[in-house]
Amino acid sequence: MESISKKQLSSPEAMKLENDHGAHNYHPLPVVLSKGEGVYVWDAEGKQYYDFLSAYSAVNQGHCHPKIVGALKEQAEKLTLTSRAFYNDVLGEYEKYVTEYFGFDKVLPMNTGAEAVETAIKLCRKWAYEKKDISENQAKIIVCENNFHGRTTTIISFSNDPDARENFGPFTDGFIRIPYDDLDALGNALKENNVAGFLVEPIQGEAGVFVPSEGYLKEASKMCTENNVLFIADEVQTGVARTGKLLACDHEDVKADILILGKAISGGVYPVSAVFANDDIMEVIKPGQHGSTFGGNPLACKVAVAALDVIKDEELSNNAEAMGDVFRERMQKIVDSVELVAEVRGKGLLNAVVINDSPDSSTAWDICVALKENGLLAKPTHGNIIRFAPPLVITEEQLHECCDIIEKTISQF
Ligand code: IF1
Repeated sequence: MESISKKQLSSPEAMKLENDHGAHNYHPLPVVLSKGEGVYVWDAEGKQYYDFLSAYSAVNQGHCHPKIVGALKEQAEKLTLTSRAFYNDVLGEYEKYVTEYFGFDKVLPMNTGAEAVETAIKLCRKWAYEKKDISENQAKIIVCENNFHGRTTTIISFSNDPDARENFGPFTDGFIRIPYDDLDALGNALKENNVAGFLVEPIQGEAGVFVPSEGYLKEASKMCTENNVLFIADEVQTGVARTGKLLACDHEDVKADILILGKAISGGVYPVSAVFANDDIMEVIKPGQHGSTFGGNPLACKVAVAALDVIKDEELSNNAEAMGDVFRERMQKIVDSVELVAEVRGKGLLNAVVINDSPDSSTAWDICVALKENGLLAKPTHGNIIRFAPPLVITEEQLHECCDIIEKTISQF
């Protein structure tokens, strides 16, 4: 068995290998990336692009940030994984750092966003049985229409996306789905028996970057408190400075009972996710009741500390806020002047442009292919919505150059 070839693969060779040997669970844009640095990525032939996806908001700190990669390298030569069967000299320091960083008593370290969402669901249910006295197996968690929280069987059980659900049943029970950004619907759902929690994205990312009405999160969390229901914020995509504040909930001074983070908590260098809660909630988890092989490993902890240092040291929340305003202002000019572009929406550097065409048309995809030709990588979410989410290190000059590319490309349609 030959090892992987040392020679640089061409893009067609790389795409063919993926097609021949990999599951076809994605339909990537036809570009093969080989190198990343800051806001830039290069394909296998050396062509440079602006990355306006940031690996779905995991690479907020920019590709291959030297401080984060440095932390990875240093720890990788020392100790990578012990499992939690033993202590190690990194995890406790990390836990102190991140719980102070985000303002919670405790953190439960996991690896992927979906694992953290699953952890939050288990934590919420266990709290409901042991602290709210809900009868066993009766706990209900309220979720929103058009949610995206990951791809495990339980998580797709409460999705309404046919592609995410079809032929993956049977599904997990115990969820009530309500319309997003609808406080009356939340109020009605909270009247139901056995409600344990409300799981919500502060901005619905995958659905198409839907920013809820001003005050929605604040009122929703207040209603949860009044009904002794846990407010669970899934900030896997909106968290870690992406929307112009450290957390999207910070825009409304909302403190979740359970906070879920992933993606950019490690700057896209290593899979790290985390579930935060205060002692009265987290204490329901006892030894042996939850965990994972890699959760809280020394490598993950060192990488995450470096990644979160970068967010603070480089004031990336402020840059996301300022650059987001510049971006939406530039896009609004296109909306006002071009029939094809219906709307721009978002917060900080989590934005989307709505293309004025039928949801099943290929226009958004075609625009993204043309953007690629013009040196900028972005991808449609559902229907005709193109998400634009560059690394938060982007400068104003780079951002204007990207808006010029978007403007020029749209004018070709
Ligand atoms: C894919 C979408 C984005 C998330 C929120 C939990 C998770 C995600 C709010 C799970 C993950 C990723 C998954 C990735 C593409 C991307 C995505 F298009 F799938 F929906 F960002 F919008 N909560 N989102 O956005 O985290 O387990 O992936 O670490 O599945 O293709 P994960």
